[in-house]
Amino acid sequence: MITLYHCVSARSFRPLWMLEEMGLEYDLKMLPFPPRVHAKPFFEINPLGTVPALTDDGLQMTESAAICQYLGDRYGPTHLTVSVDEADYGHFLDLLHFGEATLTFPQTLLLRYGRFEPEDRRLPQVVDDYSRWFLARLRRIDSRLQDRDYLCADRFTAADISVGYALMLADYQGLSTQYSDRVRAYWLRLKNRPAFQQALTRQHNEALAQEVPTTPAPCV
Ligand SMILES: N[C@@H](CCC(=O)N[C@@H](CS)C(=O)NCC(=O)O)C(=O)O
Repeated sequence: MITLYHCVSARSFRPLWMLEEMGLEYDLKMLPFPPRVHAKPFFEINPLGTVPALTDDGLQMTESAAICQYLGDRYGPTHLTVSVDEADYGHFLDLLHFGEATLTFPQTLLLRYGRFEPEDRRLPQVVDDYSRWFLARLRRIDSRLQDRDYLCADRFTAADISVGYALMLADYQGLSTQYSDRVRAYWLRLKNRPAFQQALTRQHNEALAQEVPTTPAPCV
């Protein structure tokens, strides 16, 4: 049985969304955010104390974009991954990683120095600089969407899940008001997917059932 360790609307939302898109069966273990403070036993499962952590038949993975690729390749075939003989294979890999490495990591600086640190340790300059940094990097997505509805292979794929989560996180931080019309329309398309809505409902209901705060991690 696939088991996903998850905090509400944290990066673990990527594999949750992928699991819902694929209609796979899985066990969802909800954790309060951050687990390293509020769920110390989780260190037994993932010594990093971070989410996602996915276990599957003795395998354990902790990188959200990689987990999406793993699920697609392991439990496919599925239209959600792009195969090596397709023209957009390179773009698929690039955008799958771009979503996390380029569009999400800088946002953790905004969260930490704009929200999580105590007042006297907050750094407005960092928040400013990396907000601009994030929005500048979004230009790549804007140009990619010039003549497409999704990022690659003329269909919705795990690359859209990876980038989609970065747009979701930035939305929590109030940056979506600065999205271009194309990126905003794209984000709306992603949010309206039934599996995205199912993932939101599943995390909310499981948080209630497992007595974990339903507050999204970026808003803690
Ligand atoms: N690169 C990893 C990052 C995982 C990560 O840092 N997750 C955050 C939540 S978004 C976390 O667990 N933070 C808790 C902490 O910092 O202790 C991924 O893509 O999954």
